[in-house]
Amino acid sequence: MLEATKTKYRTWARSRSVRLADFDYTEHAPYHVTVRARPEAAPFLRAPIAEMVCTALTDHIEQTGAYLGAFCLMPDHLHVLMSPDRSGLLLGDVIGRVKGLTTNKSWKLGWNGVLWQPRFHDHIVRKREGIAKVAQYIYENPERKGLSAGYPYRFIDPELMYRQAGIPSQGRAFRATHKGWRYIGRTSMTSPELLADQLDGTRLWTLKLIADLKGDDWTFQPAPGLAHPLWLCGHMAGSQHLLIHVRCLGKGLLDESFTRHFPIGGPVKSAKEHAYPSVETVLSTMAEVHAKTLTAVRSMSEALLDEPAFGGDGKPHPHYKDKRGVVAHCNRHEAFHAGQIAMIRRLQGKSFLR
Ligand code: NI
Repeated sequence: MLEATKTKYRTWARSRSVRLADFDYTEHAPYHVTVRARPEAAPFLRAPIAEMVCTALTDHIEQTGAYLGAFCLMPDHLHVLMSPDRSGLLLGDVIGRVKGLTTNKSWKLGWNGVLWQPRFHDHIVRKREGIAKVAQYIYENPERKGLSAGYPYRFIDPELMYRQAGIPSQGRAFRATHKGWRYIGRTSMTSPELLADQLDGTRLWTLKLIADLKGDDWTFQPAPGLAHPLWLCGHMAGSQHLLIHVRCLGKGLLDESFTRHFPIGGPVKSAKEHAYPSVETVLSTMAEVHAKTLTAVRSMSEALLDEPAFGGDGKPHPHYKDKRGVVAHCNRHEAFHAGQIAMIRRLQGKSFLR
């Protein structure tokens, strides 16, 4: 690193721990940073403030291109494992910006005065300590402090989690690339919770893709006989109903008056050829089935998930062999069709979403 930048960095470091004198800060240098809230205050017991800080932190780190390995926002302090090197910024600049941004936003949420203590503590993670081990230590802070296992205000790069668990790399880029801190890395989830969470994550994606569809967008077909968004949404509701409620639980929710509009296999009829239910009916049916699906999946037992499952014809299905597989397939199935909506959006000239 340039000598001038090093000097600038040292001004931030006045109160910090001893560091290696000739450490090259431009190299991959993961830091464990601790930032404390103002003394005697536990601002992050307030959910809106805690959520705002998690979002601002992950957004800012993503925007700068820095690497985020893990974070955990406790009631009165924040732990972050990060490396600023790819951003070209200094650690102090990234953390200082996050502190400033979140202080401003906290005022809009009713907080008064200072949110954080002026300085922060950082510690370079040395090779022998192991970045994955430090990430796990940060991530499991709530459990050590007696907070619940489902503590939401934290994140761990799944790649580090795999590494710490001795599981081979999943091939992800070694960088936090999305803001889904609510949806990933919750290692303490039970498998029904995880399955429900995956279904809900996919549904959020579907809802994002259809949020700006209007009028004829809903029945736009890329070519005659191909699916349109209204058909796809009806089909998603129908397939959740069939896979989760009929196939796993043996209990139907929808009747033929809805499902008959969305048959599979043949050409999909245009809005001129067929009187489809309204967008409102399809969306409310989708929402109702989804809510009941989440409740049902969360309450499934491990024993039920291990029960064998067959196709509608009573034969083994190519996509799953047990009910756990049915639920997992339900998620894959929706993600597959959400991708079709994504393509239809682009054909309509709508913007790319992520
Ligand atoms: Ni399908």
